[in-house]
Amino acid sequence: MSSESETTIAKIWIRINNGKDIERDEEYVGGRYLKMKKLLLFLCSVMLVLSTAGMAGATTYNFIPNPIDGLSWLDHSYWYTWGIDQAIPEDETIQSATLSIDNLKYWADSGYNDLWVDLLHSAHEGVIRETGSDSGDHFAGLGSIELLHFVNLTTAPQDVSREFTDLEIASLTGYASDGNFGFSFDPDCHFDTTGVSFTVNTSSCPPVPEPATMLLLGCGLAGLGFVRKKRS
Ligand SMILES: [Ca+2]
Ligand SMILES: [Ca+2]
Repeated sequence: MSSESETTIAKIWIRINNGKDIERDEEYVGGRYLKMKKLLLFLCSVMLVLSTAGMAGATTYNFIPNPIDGLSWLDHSYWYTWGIDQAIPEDETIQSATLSIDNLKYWADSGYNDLWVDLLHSAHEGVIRETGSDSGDHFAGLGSIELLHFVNLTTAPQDVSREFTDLEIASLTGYASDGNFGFSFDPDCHFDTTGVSFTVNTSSCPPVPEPATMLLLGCGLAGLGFVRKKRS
């Protein structure tokens, strides 16, 4: 590195420490000066590690039914559950959650129809179809949360995007805490879709710097102090 660059680093060092030493440090050259540069680089590296560790992270989870077409034809003779095995790590907080249904439509030109979609605290992994055609939402009152209730849909396909409210996010957080939650679809008539998906966005808390990192920083500062003491 050129002596000009070395002088620049010396000035940075002086600003960090003590403005009164400016003249003496600018004149300082040679082997001991190189030690100070190495220490500065070392300290910068440690600070970079600390600043990176303090940054919040964001994670997106995307879920699709298994099998993928398990919810493409909804028949009034059945009700359906879609269980998802996913634990949200303890240091992550759910920020948003969205259930999407593509091209949802009623099968016939007209006719009275209902379709309920609920959030469940637990459900067997994947899409399960059970025989049942009772009138109304079969899952109501079973610890479920009603997310969607369509009445008299038509054959015109529509894309549905259902954002969770803060209250629903809190419920989802509780439901998923054991690593499993799900959805129910209860059709009182026939419907079809071309795709269903669920997306969860989380943020993670900045982790506390590990003791080893703090020890490294402490050693670096002590080293700088030692060099300064030796030079004075
Ligand atoms: Ca029903
Ligand atoms: Ca659960």
